[in-house]
Amino acid sequence: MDKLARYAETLDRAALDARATPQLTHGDPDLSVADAYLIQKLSVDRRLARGERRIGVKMGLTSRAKMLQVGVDEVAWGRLTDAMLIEEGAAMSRARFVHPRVEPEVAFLMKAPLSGRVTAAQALAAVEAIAPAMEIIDSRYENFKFTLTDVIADNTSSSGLVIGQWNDPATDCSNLGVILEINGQVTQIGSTAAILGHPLRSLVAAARLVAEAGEEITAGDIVMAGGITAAPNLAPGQTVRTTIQGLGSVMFRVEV
Ligand code: 0L1
Ligand code: MG
Repeated sequence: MDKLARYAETLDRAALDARATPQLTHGDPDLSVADAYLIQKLSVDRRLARGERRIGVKMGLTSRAKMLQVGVDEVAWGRLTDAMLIEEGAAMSRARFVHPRVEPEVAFLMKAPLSGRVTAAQALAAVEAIAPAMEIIDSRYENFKFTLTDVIADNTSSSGLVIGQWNDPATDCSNLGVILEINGQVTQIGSTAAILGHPLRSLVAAARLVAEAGEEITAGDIVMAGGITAAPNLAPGQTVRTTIQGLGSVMFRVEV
């Protein structure tokens, strides 16, 4: 088996077994970002071959805080499948994940394809609806530690998403207040402006990056625009709720 396919299998297996694996770059420090995106595609292809369905893309490293944490100045993207969807208000099983964390996000539902270099106005014209959402990120690497190439290969830690009510796309989402509560306690506060200054900029970047990989965002896709606050750890017994001013609330529970 070729090296990149072997790495893809390692990461896919780690996700399936909910068991951490060493960083790829520990054994292969010269791995490039281009290699990492190929590994990501190969690992998601394994999911699709098992019957999972592609439902869209996620943007990661979209806030200044996250970029500083990982030491990069470019956003990254990952692929979403239907197996990652958690129904709004339902429970997720902690045991299915290695060390999950939650991020409040904004989700876009697309009504038209979007590909390549587009303006914010063109991106908005392709949006059917906007929702409050949460992403469950779960690095497959030991201690949640990685380099940029590691995390891209690991599908940018993508592992779950919960979507709230869909709103009119004309809703101005540039600077909306965001609250993340765990068991009724406010744990994080922020603004949608933390996503590259405006969540639409993340959609513009998604169109460009996905096109660079020879793919496109299509009608019906969900695009997760990126994290807004720090990402707290998830543990059984928690009820997690995100409220975004003017967009509504979205919640889920964590079970063993
Ligand atoms: O969605 C994100 O911004 C996370 C990208 C990967 C970095 C991490 O796992 O914290
Ligand atoms: Mg995220």
